[in-house]
Amino acid sequence: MSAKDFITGIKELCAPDSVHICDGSEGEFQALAKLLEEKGTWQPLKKRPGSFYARSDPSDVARVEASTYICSAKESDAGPTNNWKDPIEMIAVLEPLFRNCMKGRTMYVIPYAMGPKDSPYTKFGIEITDSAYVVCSMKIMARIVKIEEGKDFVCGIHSVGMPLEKGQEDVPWPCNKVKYIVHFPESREIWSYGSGYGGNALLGKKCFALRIGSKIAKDEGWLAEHMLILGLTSPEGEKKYIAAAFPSSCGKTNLAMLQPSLKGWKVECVGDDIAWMHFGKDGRLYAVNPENGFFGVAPGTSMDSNPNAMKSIEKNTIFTNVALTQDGDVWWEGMTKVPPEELTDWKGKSWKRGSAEKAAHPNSRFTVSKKQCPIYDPAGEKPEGVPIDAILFGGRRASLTPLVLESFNWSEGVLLGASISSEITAASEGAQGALRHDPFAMLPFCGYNMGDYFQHWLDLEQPGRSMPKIFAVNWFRKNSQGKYIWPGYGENTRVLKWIFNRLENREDGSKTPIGIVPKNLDVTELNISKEDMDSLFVIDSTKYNQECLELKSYFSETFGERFPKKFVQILLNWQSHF
Ligand code: SAT
Ligand code: MN
Repeated sequence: MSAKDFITGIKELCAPDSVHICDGSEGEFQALAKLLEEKGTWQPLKKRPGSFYARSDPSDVARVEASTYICSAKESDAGPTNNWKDPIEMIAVLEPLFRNCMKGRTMYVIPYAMGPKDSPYTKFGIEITDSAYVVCSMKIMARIVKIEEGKDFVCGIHSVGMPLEKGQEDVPWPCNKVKYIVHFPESREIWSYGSGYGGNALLGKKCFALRIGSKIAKDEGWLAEHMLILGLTSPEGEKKYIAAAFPSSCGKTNLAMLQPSLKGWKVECVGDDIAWMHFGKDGRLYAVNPENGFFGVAPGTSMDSNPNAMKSIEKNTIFTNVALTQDGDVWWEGMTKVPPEELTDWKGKSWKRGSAEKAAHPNSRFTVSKKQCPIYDPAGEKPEGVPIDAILFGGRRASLTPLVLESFNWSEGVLLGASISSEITAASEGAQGALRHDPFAMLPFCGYNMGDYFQHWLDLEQPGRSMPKIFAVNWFRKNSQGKYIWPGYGENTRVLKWIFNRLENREDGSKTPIGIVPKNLDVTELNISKEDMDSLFVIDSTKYNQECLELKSYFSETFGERFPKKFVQILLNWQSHF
């Protein structure tokens, strides 16, 4: 389908009052910013030039996994971890919702690219939306481009689902109780209805770069992953790249922009959320960040935890659902040790220090161009990407998994990725704190059968390829008093240093049945008791035996036949050592 036919078809279906083809210019952004200010969606922030403060509807604050669908032709291709509906039945649901849904509104057409300029790995999309807030956010998160005639693109249709009758007044954050985030992996289409927030509405991100992206990657033999990408330079000036997968809201942005606590080490940021990775002619794995910006979790971000993020958001940033100070700046839990005495909270109500309620929503976010990050790595613009030497898998687990563990080989490392479990965070709706399996941190983002996804990862190991080493990390281990043992943030450099040296065969480790843990982690000047330190690396045989059993039943109950036999062998082998 041509872009023109696509636009005409959606215009006919959605019946907007007018159509605006976006050019991504500064003038366009400013005009839309003004419009959003007039509508009361956001307000400019006096203290931060070019920045805006938006409050969403209190019912529209996170990804809606229960309403997210992968509508492949066959149910088995969506797999057990995705909601599925027959594509024809789904269209019958969507058609009436989208019919005339843009009445009284402008339909914006956003042509965009995911990936660096002139990269063979870059892919294109067109998002049609009736939200000016989405247009402004997409200008930051993707590259707005002109799509050449004949180029393939992923079609995305987004509506807030609130048509306006003649004379009906708009609300600051239009949305609908009914929400659908629907992917058609075979026709590479995305239909999103009812939400204006984050990954539900900025279709280049989770919908395209991960769900549709992972399906394209499977078909074409590459990887679309929920991973940050960072460059790590040693005091000797050697540089290596690391990709790391963590579930949403587990500190990916903090790690991606880490300010090293150890002298002489340097971290540079290529991406904080998504990596597209391909094998190059030399047999190494190369990664590009398809995104242009960060959609980062605000709470917990501070000059202590992530100074580079704090510096990135001094200007030209959209803040959504954080709190507002009396003098017109933003604030969120964790930004300062002592909260301001008085704030306006994310719902617009007055808030006093000591209040039981949070002033900022736990999933409140900043949206900012990656170019504003003081440690943005210019190599992030390389068309061929950056070579990945190590892949990290992490979760948020109070017990069991050690601070860091190096896998013996590729297949066992892939199983470590498949075994990620994490305590649920606020990035999606649902019970927070409960432990859930989140293989590869891709559970909500894999656009096809996850059993096939595991096999795809295993099949990547081929003669002539040099596979990155795989590590599991866990910053969130607690001691018997329920306190986090590891200080995390900048101190994670110590773990990165160990990993770096392992890649160079310069560091010893201790063998455990499932991999190698540090013998001598550099903990100089850290105040951790010997008991706590030991417990960071302890592999408890009884608990691991239980974990292996639990994993076996989770995997076989969930994935049945599609669960790779190789994983069963490895699990049995691990168990025989415990
Ligand atoms: O999906 S979002 O981009 O809104 C947030 C996340 O889950 O990382
Ligand atoms: Mn994410």
